[in-house]
Amino acid sequence: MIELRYGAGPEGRRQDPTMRAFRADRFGQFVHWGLYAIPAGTWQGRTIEFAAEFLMHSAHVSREEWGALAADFTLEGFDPAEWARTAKRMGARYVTITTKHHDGFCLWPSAYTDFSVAATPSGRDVLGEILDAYRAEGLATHLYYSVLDWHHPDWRYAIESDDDRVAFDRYLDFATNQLLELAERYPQVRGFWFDGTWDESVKANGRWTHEIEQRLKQRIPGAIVNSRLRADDRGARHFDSNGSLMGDYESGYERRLPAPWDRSVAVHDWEACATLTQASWGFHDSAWAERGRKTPAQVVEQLAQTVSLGGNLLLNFGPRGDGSLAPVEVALADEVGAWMAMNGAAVHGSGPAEGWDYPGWGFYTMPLQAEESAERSALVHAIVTRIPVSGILTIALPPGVALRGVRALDDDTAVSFTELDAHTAQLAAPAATGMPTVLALEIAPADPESGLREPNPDVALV
Ligand code: JFZ
Repeated sequence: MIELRYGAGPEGRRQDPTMRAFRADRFGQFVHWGLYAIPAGTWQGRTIEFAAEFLMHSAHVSREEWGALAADFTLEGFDPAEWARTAKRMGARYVTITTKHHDGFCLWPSAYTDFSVAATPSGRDVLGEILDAYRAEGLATHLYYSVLDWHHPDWRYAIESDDDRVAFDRYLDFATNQLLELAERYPQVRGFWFDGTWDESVKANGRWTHEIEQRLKQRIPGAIVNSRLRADDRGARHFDSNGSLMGDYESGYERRLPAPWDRSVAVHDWEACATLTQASWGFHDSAWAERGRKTPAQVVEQLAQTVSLGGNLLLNFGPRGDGSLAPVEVALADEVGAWMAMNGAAVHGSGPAEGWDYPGWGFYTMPLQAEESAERSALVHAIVTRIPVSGILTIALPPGVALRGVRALDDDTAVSFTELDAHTAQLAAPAATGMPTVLALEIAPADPESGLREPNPDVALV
């Protein structure tokens, strides 16, 4: 054990009501919105094939030129109630919204910089309006904050001189002030999602990452903080130098998921974030961004894989420069939402199905312990994402578990199955509909004698 002052706390996995609620939510909406939504990936006629929110950097735009975009941040199509309704219809239970991305522009009127919505034509507290709208729909709210800041003159990528140290300390004071300001202005938020913490300057300030986490939690008891904030005394990130997770959940899965069979990841809470477009988080108005845009079935498959491995999925939306949602993203939200309306029981309040190995044709989930009641714990959901060419689904039952019945979750019809032996059931795969089908498996402790009985009535016992 390495002695650390700014490593993981001794608490281990959180089991308080706020953390349990976050875990049970399973599905959140990420929103990347800022000035970058206005140029939307194209600067002076040149479309740059990389994330729209990186355009200032990728197109070498000066602070002054980029700052001038604030005059065009006019909110013509901005309807936060519509954003919130769309998220709710989709089945998301929380939202994580960019308060300040790498370009430094703030969606709230911060007292610590002029580069904010206060300097736009409306002068409105856009962030406050968004948070109110989502809360009105019953969704929890989390604040994304980029520590990396291309606008602030004191930001440093590395500390190479005393001057750098002095400047970066000033920068960290600025970030501290802004974060405490956010906590003060929006005390109902459930958590903070830190980003832009990978540079040497931040890694050399593990103490700051530790202290700001503590201070935010003092201001907002129960606040949930992602591991991406944290570095320890030695600059180790996410996990400290002893291998313990820092922050409340791991946030390293970005545009990728753990392997379907790797249930070892479920020892921690984790959240994966995913783009709908090829690889842009902010609105990117281009054929490039559309290439490889996810379908509703792909999103549901990712969600199923995530829940089966004990994680949350944070699905990103990039509203347009006028504040309206892209119609293609609303359409996707509604198709995912139609599926969730029928099958959400396999996602919300669910987690890994202990003992149920990855079957290849889909994912198993089970109600979380916290939701346990005798009835609900007797249920496993099988989310069928890949129908085998044989047309047959084979279900390998964990030792000591018997299958009592199978129902299709969408229309609640009974599905017949046969037992090959005490540990193996088979049934006809559901018809392909273009979206995953969920089967509710009713289970019970196996009769201790069952292994001795020949379950196949077509085979005579001798
Ligand atoms: C960061 C941002 O740079 C990006 O704009 C977006 O906000 C995204 C959610 O987060 O991008 C990252 C962060 C971490 C990794 C990759 C891209 N990573 O750990 O591989």
